Amino acid sequence: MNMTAEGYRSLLAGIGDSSETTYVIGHKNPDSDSVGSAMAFAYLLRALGMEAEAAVCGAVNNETRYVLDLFGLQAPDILENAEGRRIALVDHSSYAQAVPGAEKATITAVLDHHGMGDIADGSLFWIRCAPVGATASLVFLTYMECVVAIPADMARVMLMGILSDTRGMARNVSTLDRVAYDALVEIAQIPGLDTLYGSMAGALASYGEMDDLAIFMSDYKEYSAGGKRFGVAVANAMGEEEVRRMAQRMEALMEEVLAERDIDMLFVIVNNKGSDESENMMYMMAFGDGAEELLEMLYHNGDGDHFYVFKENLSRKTSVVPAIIEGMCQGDVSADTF
Ligand SMILES: [Mn+2]
Repeated sequence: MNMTAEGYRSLLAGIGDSSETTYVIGHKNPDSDSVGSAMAFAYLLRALGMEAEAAVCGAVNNETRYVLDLFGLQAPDILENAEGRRIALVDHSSYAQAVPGAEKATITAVLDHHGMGDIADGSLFWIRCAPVGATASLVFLTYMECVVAIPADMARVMLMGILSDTRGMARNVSTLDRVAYDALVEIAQIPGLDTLYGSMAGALASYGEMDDLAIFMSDYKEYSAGGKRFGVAVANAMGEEEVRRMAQRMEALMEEVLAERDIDMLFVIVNNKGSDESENMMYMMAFGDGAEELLEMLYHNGDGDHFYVFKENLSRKTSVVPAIIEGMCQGDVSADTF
């Protein structure tokens, strides 16, 4: 092994332990990047001699289930509570999105591509955050640095994460994502790769037997900014007509969710996952004190009845949440409290 790889490996050495399991875990309401990154990062730690296991905060979504079934892989086990455990966080960096008990766990690593969250610990730990398309690309880079061979299964789960978060390499694709994608495709040898993302999107937008609240919660995240807490849910549908119908179903739940959770504002994005000419459109809705005023200030396109229709698709991570946080922190909105 060369000196550089040895140096990189030594940086990771503190993440795990040879006797105590380190749980590598993504955010609540897990998505494909979160799950794929956890699986591949846990494998990397094991390859470096640590006791590590991938875990999830809850059941995987239909997209992740579809891909794991296709590859004949098991979803990681659910970790209900991390209190007293050793955990490495992937694809998030805030307590609001972390496994219950994270405040009382020993956090040994954070690997993320979202805006920096509030995760902290008394001791210094390994952290890698960068504005790339997928956390899985950062996992790939770490394999390269440490010179650890990537097995086909791990290449596949990393590709699952990259395809999901970049919408089939069409959005937020950085040079690293491109490099990772090309290298992983070579290793993964997936038959029918060209149509894989389309099938993933279809699986994501087909909620099967799930009721509206389960759909709402399946990709829901909470944030805090300017002393306020807010939630942003993402739902998906195929085609403009279905998007409108899904938006109405989600709208019907918002008052209830707002009342039940400890949040001040609630936003819902409904994406069009269809491949017709309207595929980039999306709906956004806002509820709670000052929420509509905030969206109006940011986007000027409300219909005065909670609905905001966009002709382009905006990413929650790179566009919507940063805009809301900025709006909240500088805001004309309830200026006395922000
Ligand atoms: Mn991600």
